[in-house]
Amino acid sequence: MPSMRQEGRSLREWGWDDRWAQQALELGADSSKVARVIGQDRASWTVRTPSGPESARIPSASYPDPLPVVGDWVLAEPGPMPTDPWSILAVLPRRSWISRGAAGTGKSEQILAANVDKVWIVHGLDLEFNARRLERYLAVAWDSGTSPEIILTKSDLADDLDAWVSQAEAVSVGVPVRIVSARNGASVEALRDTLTAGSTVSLLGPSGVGKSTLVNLLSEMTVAGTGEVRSGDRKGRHVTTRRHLYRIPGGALLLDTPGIRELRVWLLDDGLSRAFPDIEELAQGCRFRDCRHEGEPGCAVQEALEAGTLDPERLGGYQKLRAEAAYETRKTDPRARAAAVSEWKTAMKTLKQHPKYKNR
Ligand SMILES: Nc1nc2c(ncn2[C@@H]2O[C@H](COP(=O)(O)OP(=O)(O)OP(=O)(O)O)[C@@H](O)[C@H]2O)c(=O)[nH]1
Ligand SMILES: [Mg+2]
Ligand SMILES: [Zn+2]
Repeated sequence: MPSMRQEGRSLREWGWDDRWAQQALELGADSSKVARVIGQDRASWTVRTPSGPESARIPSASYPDPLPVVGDWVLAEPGPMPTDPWSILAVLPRRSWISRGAAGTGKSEQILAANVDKVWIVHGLDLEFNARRLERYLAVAWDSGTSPEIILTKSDLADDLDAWVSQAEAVSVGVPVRIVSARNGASVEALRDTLTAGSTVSLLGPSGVGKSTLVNLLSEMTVAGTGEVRSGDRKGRHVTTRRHLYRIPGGALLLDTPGIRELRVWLLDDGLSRAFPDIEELAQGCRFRDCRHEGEPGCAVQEALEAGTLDPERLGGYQKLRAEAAYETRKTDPRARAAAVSEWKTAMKTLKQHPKYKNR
C-alpha cells in the first residue's frame, strides 16, 4: 500500500492541488477515495487512482448526478474482487466544464469534459479557412470557463500560411494562435513550452485535423490511434472514438477527443461576449440596452456595418450563435454553484448511511 504522502503526490501528477484538497475537506469527502476520471466510454470509465489506472462503473444503488465525465474528480473504491471494476460513488463539484448542445433535435446539454484549464481549438492548415467555425469553438471554450488557444496544424501542407494566420488572428481577438507541424519537431517543442505541469488541456476540433497526432508527439510515444484523411475533401474518418486524458513529459495533461461533426452551442452568456468583444463594445453605444442589432433605431452595430468597419458575416455568425444558445442559469452564478455543492452534500450524507460505505 502506498503511503498517504505518495498517494497525494501521484494524484498531484494528475492535477490534484491544494484547492481541491481544501474543497474535499470542506465537503467532508474521504480523501483516500479520490480518483480522477481519465477515460470514458458509454457506460464505463477509467479512473486514475493513487495505485494506477482502473476501470470503473457506477453502482446501481448510488447513481451520481451529474454523471462523471473525463476530467472529473470522483470518490471511488475497489470492487469486492481484485478483477472487479471500481465503483464511482460521487463526483466532486466541477471547477469548469465544456458544454455543447447535444446532437439531434431538442435542446439538451452534453458535457464533454470537466476541470479543463485550457482548450486547444485545433484546425488543419490544409483545409479552407472557416471563420464561423472558429468563432463557434471560441464561444464554447470561453463559456466553459477555460482559456482557449487556436492551434493551426499541418503547416507543412499550408498553401498560403500568412493569409490563413492573419485571418485566424482577425477572428481570435486576443486569443493566442499557434502554428505546428507534425513534420517539424521544433514546432512541437515550442507548443510543449506553453504547457504547465498539472494543467489540463482539452483538444477540440473536427476529425482529421491531427489532434491525436499531436497528443502522440507530445507524449513522445504512440498512445492514441491516428488515421489518414480522405484524399478528396481532406476530411477525417473519425478515428478517435473515446475521450482520454494523457499525462505527457513535462507534466501537462492532454485530453484527446473524438472529432466533432457539428459543434452546437449550449448556454452562451459569457462565451458569446468573450468571443465577440468587438460587437459587445459596439453594443455599448446602442440606444437600447437590449438592442438586438436587427434594425432598431440608434443601433451602433448597424452603424458600424454601414461604415464598413464590421464584417456583416461576422455579425451574422454572432446572431446565429445567439439564436442557437439557450439562456438559462449562468454557470458562473454563485447561486448555481452553491446549489451544486449542496446537492453534493446531500448525496454524501445518503452515501454515508449506505452500509457498504460505513464499514470502510
Ligand atoms: N502532413 C501532415 N500530416 C499530419 C499532420 N498532423 C497530422 N497529420 C495527418 O493527418 C491525419 C489525421 O490525423 P489524426 O491525428 O488521426 O487526426 P484527429 O484530429 O485525431 O482525427 P479524429 O481522431 O478522427 O478526430 C493523419 O494521417 C496524420 O498523419 C501534420 O502536421 N502534417
Ligand atoms: Mg484522433
Ligand atoms: Zn444595436
